[in-house]
Amino acid sequence: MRARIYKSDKRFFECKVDETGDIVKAMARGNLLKKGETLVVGDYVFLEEIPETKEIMITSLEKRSSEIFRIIVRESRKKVTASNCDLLIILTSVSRPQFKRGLVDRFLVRACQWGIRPIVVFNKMDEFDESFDISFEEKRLNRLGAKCFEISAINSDYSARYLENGVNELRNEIQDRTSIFLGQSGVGKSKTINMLSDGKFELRTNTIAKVGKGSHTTTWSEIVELDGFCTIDSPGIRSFSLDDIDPDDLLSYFPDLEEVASDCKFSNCDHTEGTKGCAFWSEYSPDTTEGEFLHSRLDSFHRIYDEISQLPFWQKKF
Ligand SMILES: Nc1nc2c(ncn2[C@@H]2O[C@H](COP(=O)(O)OP(=O)(O)OP(=O)(O)O)[C@@H](O)[C@H]2O)c(=O)[nH]1
Ligand SMILES: [Mg+2]
Ligand SMILES: [Zn+2]
Repeated sequence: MRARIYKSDKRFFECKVDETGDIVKAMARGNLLKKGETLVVGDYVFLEEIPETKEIMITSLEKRSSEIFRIIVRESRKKVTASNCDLLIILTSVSRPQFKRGLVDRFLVRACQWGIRPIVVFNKMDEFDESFDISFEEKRLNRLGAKCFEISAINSDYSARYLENGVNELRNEIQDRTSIFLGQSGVGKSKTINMLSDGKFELRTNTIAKVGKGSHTTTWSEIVELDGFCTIDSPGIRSFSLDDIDPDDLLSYFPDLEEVASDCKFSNCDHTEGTKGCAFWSEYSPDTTEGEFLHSRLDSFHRIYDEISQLPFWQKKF
């Protein structure tokens, strides 16, 4: 029978059986995986009961549609923490903590690397005081293929101000899908998940309003099934560091920039401002919206590039 891994222990996997919806504990057959590989939360597997012992064994693993992973640089291998995630929900706050475009671009790198479709949710719209140009950000993100939503997690009746997409549209988007919520501490991830699940699952929220002092409560990976949708909660997902990415690969996770870079006359160009003949600066004027979008992306790229180039690879944590 087909099932999905919802939680993993050292030896046992809690699996939800497709047909019955039952949660069963199963063990993996010894030769199921190659050395160094593991079964992870989100995996679709096949189960068989051993007649003599009534033990349930995982006998095969279905091909994954997406993987959440980091690179263990020293060993040049992937460490997968979860799989088959449909949607990466980048949650931002429009009041406190401040909206940070650079952080959104960081999460977009992961979405691209992991092969998961990103959407961006602007939360705390009830407190928005036009402190930044939200329409610009939304257009910029739409161009990158990320749908945007405006919500207030403390008011489920709040209707979007600058967009068509509010809470109801977000509900439709996540329906029957598996999502992960990413965003810095205090943006309202727990509050939003509580609202979207109509209180069916009361996740612990950070009651201390002090931003940056969030309490990260989950220490293991699991799928949490809520009101018609699932989320994956995993400590491994939360780090914003892109330290494990090879600087030479970074451009491939900015497909919009990669396209322009392929037009650049110079093979070794670092596309910095003022480089004569560089496609980014000769073909796209900073005075046009088009140029503004592109240069803002290039800025994010350069910041991340500089950061991940600093450490020689043998010193990298991952
Ligand atoms: N005004 C307003 N406050 C909100 C909104 N959403 C969340 N908050 C408040 O913001 C604070 C942080 O919310 P959380 O849901 O705990 O944030 P989190 O992203 O889960 O934070 P961590 O668990 O630390 O990562 C809480 O005091 C919430 O009540 C909103 O839409 N509007
Ligand atoms: Mg939280
Ligand atoms: Zn260039």
